[in-house]
Amino acid sequence: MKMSKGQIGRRLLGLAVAGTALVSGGTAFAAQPQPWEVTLQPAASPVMENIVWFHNFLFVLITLITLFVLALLVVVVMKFNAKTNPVPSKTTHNTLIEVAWTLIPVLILVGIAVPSFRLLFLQLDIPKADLTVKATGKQWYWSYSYPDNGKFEFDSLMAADKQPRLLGVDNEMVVPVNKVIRVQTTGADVIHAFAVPSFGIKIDAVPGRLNETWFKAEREGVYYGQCSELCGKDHAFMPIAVRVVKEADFNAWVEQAKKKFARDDSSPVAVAAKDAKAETR
Ligand SMILES: [Cu+2]
Repeated sequence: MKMSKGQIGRRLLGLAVAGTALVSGGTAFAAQPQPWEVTLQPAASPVMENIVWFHNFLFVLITLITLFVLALLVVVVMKFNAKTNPVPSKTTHNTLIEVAWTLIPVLILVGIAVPSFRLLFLQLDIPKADLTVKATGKQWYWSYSYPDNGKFEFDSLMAADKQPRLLGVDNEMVVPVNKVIRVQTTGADVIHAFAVPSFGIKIDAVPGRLNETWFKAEREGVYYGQCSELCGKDHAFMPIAVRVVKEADFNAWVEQAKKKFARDDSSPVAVAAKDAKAETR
């Protein structure tokens, strides 16, 4: 792709604007992808805060290592080429330097391993949950049920007329703020994956299996994610929208959802279906 000077200038300007917006926009909380976003989505759960910290830590570390190696290469190229150094040294061993270049990388790796394992345990060791939500991946939408809160289940389909585009859904998953939510995932047909970047969760939804993860949303708002396992033709159109609300609002929503999405076994339709089943036996 060829770009004119003007186009390149505009792109660079866009990047700069996005950069300053990210740095200065601490208060405007965004739980969805932003134009020109080059960083992780803002964290809204303890796990994601740790992921962001670990990412930044590694970024600083690899930058320093890369610059150090680059500096060594430059020194070698400048000082030890055949022209400036016609009679090379015959040195073959240097105990001190060999111990150093073995030990220092080992220490660096240990320094990475410790926070890495701590993060892994934080993600995998699910704390005592206040609430369980079961998300079932289907071709091509999600269904949510709340086993602790009653017998209801509802489908969450992408709503073409809703913003943000390709992320808005008709029925959002609703959870209370500052509560430990256990998320159980399974697939009804093929493998899907339940992922919400701001919570730092991404877990496969596999048919015949029940996977578990958790999050604790620390701020109210709507958080968006997407199916993250190629699952078929509408893989890109089965977004995840999680609305985080105050506990009282959540309880009110549950009462309303119980009625709206009831799996009522005594409804005329259900009774008729049961009768029909009995007759065929
Ligand atoms: Cu899917």
